[in-house]
Amino acid sequence: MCGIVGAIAERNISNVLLEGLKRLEYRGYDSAGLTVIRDGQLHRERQVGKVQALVDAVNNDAENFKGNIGIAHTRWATHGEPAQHNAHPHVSGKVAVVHNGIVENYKPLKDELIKKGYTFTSQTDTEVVAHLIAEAYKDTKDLLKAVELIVPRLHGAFALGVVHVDNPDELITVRLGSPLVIGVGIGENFIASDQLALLPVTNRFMYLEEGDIAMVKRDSIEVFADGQPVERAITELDAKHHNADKGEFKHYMLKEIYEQPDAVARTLAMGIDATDLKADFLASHEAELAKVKHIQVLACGTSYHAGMVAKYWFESLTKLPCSVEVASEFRYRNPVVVDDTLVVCLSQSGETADTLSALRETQRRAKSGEIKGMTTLSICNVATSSLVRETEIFIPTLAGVEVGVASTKAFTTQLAALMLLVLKVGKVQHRIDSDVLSSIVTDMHQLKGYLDRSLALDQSIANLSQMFEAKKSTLFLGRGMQFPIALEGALKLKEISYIHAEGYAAGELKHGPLALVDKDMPIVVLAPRDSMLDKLKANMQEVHARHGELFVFASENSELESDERMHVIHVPEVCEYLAPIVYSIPIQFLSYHVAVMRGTDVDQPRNLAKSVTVE
Ligand code: HGA
Repeated sequence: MCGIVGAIAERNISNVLLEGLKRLEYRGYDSAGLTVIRDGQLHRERQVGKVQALVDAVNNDAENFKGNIGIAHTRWATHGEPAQHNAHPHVSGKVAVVHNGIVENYKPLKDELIKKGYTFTSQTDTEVVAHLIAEAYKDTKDLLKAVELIVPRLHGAFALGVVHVDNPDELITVRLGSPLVIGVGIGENFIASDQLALLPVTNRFMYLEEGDIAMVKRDSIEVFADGQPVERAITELDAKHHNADKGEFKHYMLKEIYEQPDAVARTLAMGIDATDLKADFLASHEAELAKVKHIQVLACGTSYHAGMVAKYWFESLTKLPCSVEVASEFRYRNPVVVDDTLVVCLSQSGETADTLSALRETQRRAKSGEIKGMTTLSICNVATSSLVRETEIFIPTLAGVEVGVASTKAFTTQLAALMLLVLKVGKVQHRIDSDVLSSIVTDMHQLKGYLDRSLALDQSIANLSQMFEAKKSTLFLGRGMQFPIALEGALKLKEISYIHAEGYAAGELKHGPLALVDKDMPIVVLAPRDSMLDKLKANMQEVHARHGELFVFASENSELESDERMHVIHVPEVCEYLAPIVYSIPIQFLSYHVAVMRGTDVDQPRNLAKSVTVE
């Protein structure tokens, strides 16, 4: 969500901060701000809107923003409207603070500070942090100690960057529930919410743990946990996997749609050889996987839809029961988790606050003995994320950096990784027939070709999308494994085109949504040639009879052709199990082109953020 960047160096750091913010803009983009210490003063600029507005303002006054230490922020408002006075950094006297997360008890703290004579210029929870540090500093005269003193008073999950005019060689940072990484340079160091922000200046990173407070200087980094110095390893990243350039594409989302054949093939290649799973795939975890009796998937948004597909796969291929739940519900409802459950957490960023909390809740209950034999596994696009560090087993999605807020390649690579997991559990437990396994593996080798051919549908779907431009609402229908893809299609369309959309299991149509169908309601149908096709055709007839306009993505051999009020686009025919991956491409193209036609901000849709690090 909000993005933090900070830098301390011998050179002028304002451009490092601004470039970092641009790279973090996917996290939040309602306002942005920056402060540098120069000539014993805080120089601050804050602007509402995109980071570019801040860049322009700073460039207009470049001399004033030359400094060797500074912090910057791109905001996704939680407390107080997006407005200049609410934008970060927040200042109290000589202290400036940037903050990602929520201070849940900010109200009583604010009341206490007002009584002490502090005045507030924003509605944010963040401003209390600045005042608390300023107040504590009066006694400690030591910035690190002041921060250490006030952090235990803050409830919630957050990350902070703090500077003080009288300490121009100290950048303090805190990680307590929100992501924060330190970028390690030579004679200069940096902080950021995501390493992506710092790739232009370093590829060496120190990942803080929850509760860590760090004192970052130009040539040293000291980390403290519970007041005691601790060591945190430095990891060197291979920068070629972190290319966040749009290249020739108009939007990141389009580029990322086009990257899927390679990304999916790369992810599958981790686990398969010619006709079987690779012997070394998850080899060190076979004992844990062999005892699993139930799978519990925890995820949010698009990842939740990937989990729903996996439920179909797990139950039909391995006969193991699989439950899927949105993490924000699971974490609070005291759910039953049976013994020997494999908890599978799905998240693109690995920092999704709800998913992390749901995982931690299961771990707390396992530790107390309430759940026995539980194993945790993450499927994630960021190998260094909290989710990966906090789970026992990790399957990476090799999608590369995904910048578009609407997830595409992270979703299809999650599906690829989930299918590898299903096959592995099935094989270890002798629950999957070896012929079935080898036939799916053989089809997996063909998948890149099917996905490449699906990309060729780009223009025909662009043509079709004109018919959605002026619509108010859309239904997406699918059955079986295509039901979650229908949900995903509806989510994509509403996220980026702002057209209301609903995904339905086609069999449910007559139980309610059929009442919505008329000539103005486009109905998108996912119709691969599978065991449900005849049933689906009957559902399409129900729509047609009520003058609904059908837009059907169907297999080449489905015997469905365009007709009156029925537009058919043929999708390459692929085995039923892998069809959800292939059918993801047309629904992504559809939402992309409708959004472009409606002139929305495709990569950064309003009110949303890429990495949802607040609950
Ligand atoms: N609560 C702060 C920070 C918001 C945030 O981290 N969003 O992701 C604010 O509203 O400014």
